[in-house]
Amino acid sequence: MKIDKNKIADHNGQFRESFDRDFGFVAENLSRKGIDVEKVVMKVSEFQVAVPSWALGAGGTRFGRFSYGGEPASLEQKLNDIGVLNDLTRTAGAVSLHIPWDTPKDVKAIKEVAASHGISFDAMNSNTFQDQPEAEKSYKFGSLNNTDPAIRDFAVQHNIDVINIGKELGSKSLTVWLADGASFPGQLNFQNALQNTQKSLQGIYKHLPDDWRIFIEYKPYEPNFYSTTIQDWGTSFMLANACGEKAYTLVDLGHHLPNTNIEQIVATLMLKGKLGGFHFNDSKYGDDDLTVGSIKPYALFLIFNELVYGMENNPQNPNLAWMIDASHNIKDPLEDLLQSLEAILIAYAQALLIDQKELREAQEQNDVVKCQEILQEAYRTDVRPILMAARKKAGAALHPITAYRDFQVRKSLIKERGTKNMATGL
Ligand SMILES: [Mn+2]
Repeated sequence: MKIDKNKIADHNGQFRESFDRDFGFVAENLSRKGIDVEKVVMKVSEFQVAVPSWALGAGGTRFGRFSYGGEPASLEQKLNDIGVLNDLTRTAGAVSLHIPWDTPKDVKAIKEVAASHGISFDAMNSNTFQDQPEAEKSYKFGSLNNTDPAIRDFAVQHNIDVINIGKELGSKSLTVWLADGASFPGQLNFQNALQNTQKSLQGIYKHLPDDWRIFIEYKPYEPNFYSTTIQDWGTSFMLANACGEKAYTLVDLGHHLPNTNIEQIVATLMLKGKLGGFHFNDSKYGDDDLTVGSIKPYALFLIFNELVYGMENNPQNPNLAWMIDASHNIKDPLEDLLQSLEAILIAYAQALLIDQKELREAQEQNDVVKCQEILQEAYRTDVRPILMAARKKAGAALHPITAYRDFQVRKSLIKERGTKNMATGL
């Protein structure tokens, strides 16, 4: 389904007065501080976040999964769902495919569906963390780090296959996340596991086209509980360096132990020109995959402060591949993704308001109180009208969730697909 532009414009009509008033208020306040609000609106409207193909189905945990009806049963339907998000926000113009959960059967047809929604193909995701039916080898004891060279080769070949599918679709990057590790002490020789992982990654890297990038994701624990071979940013960074200049570290917000200073990791990686990808979510305890900004919005803002600083001051770091990597669990996934998109843009817009020059001066003078004042002045600004202005400009909805509900999108999807559909993937 597609949401008609005129329908969105009509819906926006009822909010015209309140929008004009709210935007006028924030624009005036910011201009008094010497901030060009139109410039901020422009930057916000240019920000695009990829939606992973596994985020459109019902979420869940290992204890249970609760469907909500109208789930997309095919890749085409998933692209249609992302199309809805993109119609309402003009921020979700890319999909990140997971292979084999969402292997296109007909590449040409899939490309046409994506193009009809203005969706491009972002990073491809390989899967060597579960065995596929009829697979000749098992990843039970690891993939790229496995003690058996034949299993390592099998996993490397899967990644090469994923690159080849991505080439046909027009993707330019591969994300590798490994579940490899040990659940019990003594199970794994750490040094051999790391060396095997490095050799395997180099094997994949050899097949990476010149205009592609590979992102190496890290995670401290889970599904293995004692150790993870690529446990932290330092290990990922080391492996990326061992591969070459097209290899980068990927930061997933949920892949850190509680209270890790993620913004400092971002700063370090961008200084070294090695931050390639970014996965958004939020968490209370670990890899909870909660809606972006639902638990720690201030932490997200501090992270964006470093991202914005890096984007402005680190030409050695490439443009980042942004993706939402969350699993709503008990929410309608489309509403959840709309909330995540909003939270990302709020944190980004707030970070754009930080007076970097003033902050630098306060830092030079060790005026700690002033530094905090500068950050929190930006954080406490209600930037939602700025987001609305960006969406209005792009022909998207002023209030995406209200529009989604008023248009009864879920009801139409249930009518079209029924209540028994099961999405592939998580
Ligand atoms: Mn991730």
